[in-house]
Amino acid sequence: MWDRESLEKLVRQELEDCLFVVVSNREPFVHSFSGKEVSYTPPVGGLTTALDPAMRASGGTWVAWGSGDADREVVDAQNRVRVPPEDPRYTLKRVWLTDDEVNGFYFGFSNEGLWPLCHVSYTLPSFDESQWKTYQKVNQLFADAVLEEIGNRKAFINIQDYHLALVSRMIKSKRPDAVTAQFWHIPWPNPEAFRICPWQEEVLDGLLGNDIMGFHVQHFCNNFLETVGLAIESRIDYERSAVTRGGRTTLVRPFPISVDFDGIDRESADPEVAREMEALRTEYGLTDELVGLGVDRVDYTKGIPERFRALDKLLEKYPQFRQRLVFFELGEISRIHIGKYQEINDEVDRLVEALNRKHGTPDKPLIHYLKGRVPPARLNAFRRLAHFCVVSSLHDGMNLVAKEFPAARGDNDGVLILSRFTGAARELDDAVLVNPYAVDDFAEKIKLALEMPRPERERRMKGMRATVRENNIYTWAASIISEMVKLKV
Ligand code: ADQ
Repeated sequence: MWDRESLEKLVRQELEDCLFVVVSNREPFVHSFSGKEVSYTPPVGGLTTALDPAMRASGGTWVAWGSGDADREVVDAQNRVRVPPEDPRYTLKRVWLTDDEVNGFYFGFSNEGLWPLCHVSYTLPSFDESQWKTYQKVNQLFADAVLEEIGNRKAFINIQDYHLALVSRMIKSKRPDAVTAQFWHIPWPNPEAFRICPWQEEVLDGLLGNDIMGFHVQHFCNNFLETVGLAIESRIDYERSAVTRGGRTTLVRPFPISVDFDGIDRESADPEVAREMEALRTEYGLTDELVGLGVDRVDYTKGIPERFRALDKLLEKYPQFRQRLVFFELGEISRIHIGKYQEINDEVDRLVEALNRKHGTPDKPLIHYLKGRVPPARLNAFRRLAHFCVVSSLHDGMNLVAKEFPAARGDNDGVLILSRFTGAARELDDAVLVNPYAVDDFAEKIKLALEMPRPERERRMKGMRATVRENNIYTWAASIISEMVKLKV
């Protein structure tokens, strides 16, 4: 079983004589002004948790977009700063983007094009030539920053996500000896869905610049191989799950991402979480209510309206749950500059209001919709209070919420209701699986969760916890790095 220490050891032993580089759009540390003082935000999110130990052990370089308003204040002439700021162990090299570049590259081609293209959730992607040009230009900026850093050194480069599809090919054109692995955090759709991208060949060719191409699950690897087979000239070896193009081979592998099980398990047992639970009970007047929980970035792929329609159906069919059931939706507003995100936000607001009018009272609403990022102790308190947690994505690469819920349930209680269309559903077969489009069945599954006897809840929760404990975030990082190391010459 991998943990922080064994991951550090792997990196120290195997990558001692080379430079380890991570490339991602988001940076692990953001510097900003508070008045005239510069402060920094500690990293949030799984990616930094996973890669931070590898970065510390290797003393490598992380290349990312400098998005903080004080980021320029703290860098040297090569745009670098040593991090973590309180105990510098590795280098963060910042890439600067103009507002137009952020709009075309990040909001535009990445999030109005590739994001809906790869999620089969019936939101149409839009493709704009000038956004695509900006995407190419920005990918080149990232590749140039990496090339500047590696100089003549032997380098192992780990590239993150769909924002940077062209970076590996750009690096390899100058440094064919560098080893690159890219991880695609979202689904890869079937070839028919992908081929509507007007630049599918360029995107695929960019990704095949990698020695290793990683997805969450085998199904996405298969879709990728099929897309490559139909779209561009190459030789595919399905046995080895490999593509050869222009004499170079890309291995296509599943690396299911996960969460820091031990960290969440420990934090959720902290007395501060028990205090937060008490505070929540008082704040929301909770006595013996049945508590449901949703935690999402508010995104049209997450199936939030579908979840609310299932709650509506449940209460229509089974009025005995009216006023006994209370649902907390913790929604972090996201990508709000994009029209489709404004629409989903409006729809969620409207549904909350309508269902609270229909099934709740002013004192006792059915849904508490809490917008914003909830701090960790409070989030763990919600997880511990919940009788059930719903993840109802229409399509999702993995979904970390589904793994965080069991990690926080050291009491072995609580039911996870999980969409079949998440990567997580392939591992968490002790969850209650649902098709979020099938509203009647979804409502029945919520009833099943509400009425599930304690021994069954415990059996299922223990099963999910064992899965996430073993296949944790360090396993994910170590698996990718181990594959890269095999390519060392
Ligand atoms: P996301 O689409 O962002 O990630 P997800 O995997 O669920 O989705 O991660 C969201 C994270 O944000 C979770 O850690 C969750 O706890 C946190 N979060 C959400 N709302 C919050 C709130 N209101 N307050 C506090 N925290 C909140 C993409 C892919 C996923 C894939 C990940 C990682 O879409 O499929 O699992 O990358 O690869």
